[in-house]
Amino acid sequence: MPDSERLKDELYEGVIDGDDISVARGARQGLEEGLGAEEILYDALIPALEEVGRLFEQGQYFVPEMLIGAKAMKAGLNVLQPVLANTGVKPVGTYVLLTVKGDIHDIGKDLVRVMLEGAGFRVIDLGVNVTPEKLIEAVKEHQPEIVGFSAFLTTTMPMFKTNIEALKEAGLRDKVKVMVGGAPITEEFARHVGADGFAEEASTATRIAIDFLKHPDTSAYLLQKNGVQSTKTYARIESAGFVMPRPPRPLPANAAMTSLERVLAALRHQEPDRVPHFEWVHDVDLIKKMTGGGDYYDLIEQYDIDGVMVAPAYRKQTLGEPDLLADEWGAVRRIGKDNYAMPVDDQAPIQSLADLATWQPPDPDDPYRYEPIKKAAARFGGKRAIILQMRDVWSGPRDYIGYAQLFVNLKKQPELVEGVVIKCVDHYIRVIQRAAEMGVNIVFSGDDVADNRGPMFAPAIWESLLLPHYKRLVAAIHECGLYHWKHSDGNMYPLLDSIVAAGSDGIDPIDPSGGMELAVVKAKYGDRVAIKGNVDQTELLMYGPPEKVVAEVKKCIREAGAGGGYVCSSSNSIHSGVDPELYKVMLDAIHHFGQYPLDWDLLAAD
Ligand code: B1M
Repeated sequence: MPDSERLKDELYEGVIDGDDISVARGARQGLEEGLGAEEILYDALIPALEEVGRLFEQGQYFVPEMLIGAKAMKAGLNVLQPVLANTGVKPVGTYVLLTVKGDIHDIGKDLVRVMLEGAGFRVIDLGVNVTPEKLIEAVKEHQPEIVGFSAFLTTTMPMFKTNIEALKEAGLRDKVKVMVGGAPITEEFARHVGADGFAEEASTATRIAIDFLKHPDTSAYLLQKNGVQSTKTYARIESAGFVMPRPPRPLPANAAMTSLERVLAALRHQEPDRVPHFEWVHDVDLIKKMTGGGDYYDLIEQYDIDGVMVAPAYRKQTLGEPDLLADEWGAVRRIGKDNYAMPVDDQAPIQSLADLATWQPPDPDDPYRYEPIKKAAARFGGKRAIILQMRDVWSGPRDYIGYAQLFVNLKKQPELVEGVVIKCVDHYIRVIQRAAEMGVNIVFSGDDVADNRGPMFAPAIWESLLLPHYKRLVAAIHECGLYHWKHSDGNMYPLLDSIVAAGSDGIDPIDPSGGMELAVVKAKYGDRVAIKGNVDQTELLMYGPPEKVVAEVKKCIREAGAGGGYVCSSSNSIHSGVDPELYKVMLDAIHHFGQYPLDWDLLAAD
C-alpha cells in the first residue's frame, strides 16, 4: 500500500479510536509528505467521523466514544485549517443550532454540533435555554442555510412552534430550513410544528443537513412532502363528565396499615393493604395548585402519599447575578426552568488530578445538613416512609468534572473519575449513617446513567469503574439498617443484573421511554427487588384523557402488583408539565384499584 494510503488509514483509525494526539501528528505528517489538506479531510477524517456516528447509531459506540472521536477529528482539523483557509476552501454551509428556551439539556445538541462540524459545516451554537429573540438575531447576523432546534422536555417541545413563528414574523422562514430533534421528539411532532426535517440521531441529522444543502427543494427528507397529517393535538384532552369508576366494594379502603408499613411491606415483597405511592420529585407550582398554596408536606398529608422525600441541606452562595450561585461542593450553578440548578460545565471545580488532590466534599458532620431530615422525622416519623434523597456514583462526577468532560474522562482519565466517585461516596455514606439515626427508612439515589437507547457509556465501564463504589454504597446503606432504591432514567436493561446483584432493594422508574416494561422487570427481578413506576409523564399525565390515566394505573397494577413488591408512580417525576387534575386521577385510581388482595376482575382492561 502506498505511504499516503497507509497514512490516511491511520488517520481514519485514529479518529475511530479517539486518539487526538496521533491524528494531529498524522495530519501534520500528511501535509509534510505532500498530501492535500482536502484529501486528508475528505478521504480520512470525514469518513472516520461518519463511521463513529454509524457505530453510535448501532449501539456499538456510546457518548464517550462519540465525543472523543469528535475531539480527535478536531485535532486533525486544527492542523488542516490554515491550509484549507489559504486554498479558499469554504464551509459546506452555515448552521445555527440551539436548545430551546426553558431547556438546559445540552449533550445531545453538542453531539449534533460535533457531527455537523466534522462534516464541514460552520456551526453557530447558541447554547441552551435560547430565546426566539436570540435565534432571530443569530439568523440575521450569520445567514445560515439551516437552523436546528433541540428539545428534551415535553414542556419545551412547543418552543419549536414558537421559534418557527418568530422566523415567520421576521420574514426569515423561507430563507432557512428548520430541523428539530431531541429525546422526546417524533417525526409526527416535527410535522405538527411545521419543521422541514427531523432526525433521531446526530449522524442522521448531519446526513439530512447535507442533503438539504444539495437538494433544498427536492430532498427526500423534507417533511411536508408526503403530506401525512398529525394524529395528535399535543394539548390537554378533555373528556366531558369523567367520573372515576368506583369498584364494587367498600371504598375508600379502611387503611389497615400506616403508609410506612405499606412501603416497607412492598420492600419485603409482602402484600400491603393497598399499592403504595410516592414520587421522587413534585413540581413546586403543582404542589401549590394541589394544596391551595400549601407546601410539599401538606401535599403528602392531603393526598395520603406514602413516602416523604427529604434531602440533606447544602448552603448556596449567590454570585452577582440572581440566578447564578456557588454550591458547597465548588460547582457554579445557574437556575433554570423547573428550578433546576444546572452546573456550569466550564467552571467545574475538578479538571485534573491536582484539582482532585485539593478538592474536598463539604463536611458531612455539619449539623445544618440534618435540619430538613429532623423536620421530616418530627412530622412523619413512624407514620410515613422517610426517604433520603441522595446520589450514587454518577451525578457527583457529572457536576464537579462537567458533563461532557466526564464522558471524555471515562476513557481518557478514569483515575480522575474514580477519585471523585470515591470522595463523593465517602461523603454520602457518612451522611446516610447520621441520617439513619434520625429516623430515615430508605435511601433513594437518583443518578441517570441511561437514555432512551440504553446506558450512555459502555456497560464495561460501569462494571470496572463505577459498580465497585455502587456496591460499597449499597452495603453501607444496609449496614445502617436502611433500604436502597435506585433511580435512573432510560433503558437500564443492560445494567439491571448488576444493580440487583449489588443488593439494591428497589428500582425506579422502569422508564417506558427507554422501552422498559413493568411486566418484564417484574418477571425477571420481581422476587429480588421492589419495582416502582411507570405511569407515563411524557404525554399521558400532561394531556390525558383521564380515562386513559385510569386504564394505565390498572395496567401497571396488573403487571407489577401481584404478590406485593410494587409502588405505583409516574414514569419519572411530577414535573411542571404534569396536569394536577390528571395526577389527582392517578392517585385516586391507585387508591381504588390498588387494594390487596388484588381484584383481577376489577383490574381487567376495559
Ligand atoms: Co433530564 N430529562 N431533566 N436531565 N434527562 C430527560 C430529558 C427525561 C426524558 C428523563 C425521563 O423522563 N425519562 C425527562 C423529560 C421528560 C419529558 O419531559 N418528556 C427529563 C426531566 C423531567 C428533567 C427535569 C425536569 C428533572 C427534574 O428536575 N424533575 C430537569 C429539567 C431541566 C431543564 O431542562 N430545565 C432535568 C435535568 C437533567 C440534568 C441536568 C440532571 C441532566 C442534563 C445534563 C445536561 O444535559 N448537561 C439530565 C439528563 C442527563 C437527562 C437524561 C437522563 C439523558 C439526556 C442525555 O444527556 N442523553 C434524559 C433521559 C432520556 O433522554 N431518556 C433526561 C444523551 C444524549 C446523547 O442523547 O439527548 O437523546 P439525547 O440526544 C440525541 C438525540 O436526541 C439527537 O441526537 C443526540 C445524539 O444522537 N438529537 C437531535 C438531539 N438534538 C437533536 C437535534 C436535531 C436532531 C437530532 O436536529 C436539530
